[in-house]
Amino acid sequence: MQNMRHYVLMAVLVVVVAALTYLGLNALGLMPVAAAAQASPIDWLFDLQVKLIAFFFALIMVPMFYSLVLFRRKKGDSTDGEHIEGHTGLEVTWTVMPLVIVIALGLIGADNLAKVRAPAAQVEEIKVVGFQWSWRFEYPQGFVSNTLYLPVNRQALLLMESADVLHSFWVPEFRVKQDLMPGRITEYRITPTLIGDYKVRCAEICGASHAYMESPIKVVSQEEYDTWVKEQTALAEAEAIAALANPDPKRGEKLYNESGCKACHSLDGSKGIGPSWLGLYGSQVALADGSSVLGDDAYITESIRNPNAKVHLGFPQNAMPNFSYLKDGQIADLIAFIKTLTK
Ligand SMILES: [Cu+2]
Repeated sequence: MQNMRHYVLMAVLVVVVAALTYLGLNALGLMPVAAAAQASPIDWLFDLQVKLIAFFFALIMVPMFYSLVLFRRKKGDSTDGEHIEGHTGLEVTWTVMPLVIVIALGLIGADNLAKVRAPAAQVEEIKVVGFQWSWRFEYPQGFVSNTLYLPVNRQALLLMESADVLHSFWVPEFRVKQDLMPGRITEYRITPTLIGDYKVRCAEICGASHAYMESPIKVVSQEEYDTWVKEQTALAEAEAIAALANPDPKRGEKLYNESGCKACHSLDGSKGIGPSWLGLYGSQVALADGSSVLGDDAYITESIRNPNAKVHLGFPQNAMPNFSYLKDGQIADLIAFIKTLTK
């Protein structure tokens, strides 16, 4: 009878401590706002696991502290404790129970993953390229953006590829995370449900500037999205025509900032991951093989298309990914920009 009282009291304490632990963990605000349809199954599973964590935490801590306090050695008591020789019932329970929980979580997880990856009938397909150290979003209408625009309440299918090493596309508000690999296309489906500004971060350490590999994401209304796509398409067409005929350093500067050049090449002469662009045009560039080359249109174009052809003295080979996706007009704009960077 005396024993029964201890069990009942402990059970009550376990329930109370579990509830308080769960409420406490929730109060910490572990998750940012949920901004995509795919977030709800993930948040549901996360919540289930936090409940389990709270329960098992209480199940271990309560009996431990209860015993430490109530059954501690009394003054003057030097007798030995009770000897217990195993308990088949208990052993079966603590083997079978975790097994059942783990199998159940596995099945729930598989079902959850299927929900998160379920395709919608109509999707907005956008190509995503991750590179050291930025993101590029290529729209099927023929333009490239450094901000990912997405229409609200419409599923976007991101077809993702890396230009160099492993990266990982992660928007905490969307919950889903997906790796990018060179030479392989990975899929990422998302249905944004909340208009607003977000950020994609790289979640796979990918080199010196990994921490700065982030780009803005704008979830906008369908009308705003359509207008933006129309504008960008017209702009890209006009730029392609204008650039070849008349290279513009302003557009070159924009490309420098948005295509990833900035991550490695300074404009003030300081040494970055790559050589500075200050005073590059028209200078004699010292190469790793001991020779030198004139910093002219041909050299710059070759270095953008095939960076390993002539490696700058003092910089390692293979440090720069190739930027062969840049069109002739864009390279002309970049060269026009580099020409303005005189010492
Ligand atoms: Cu990365």
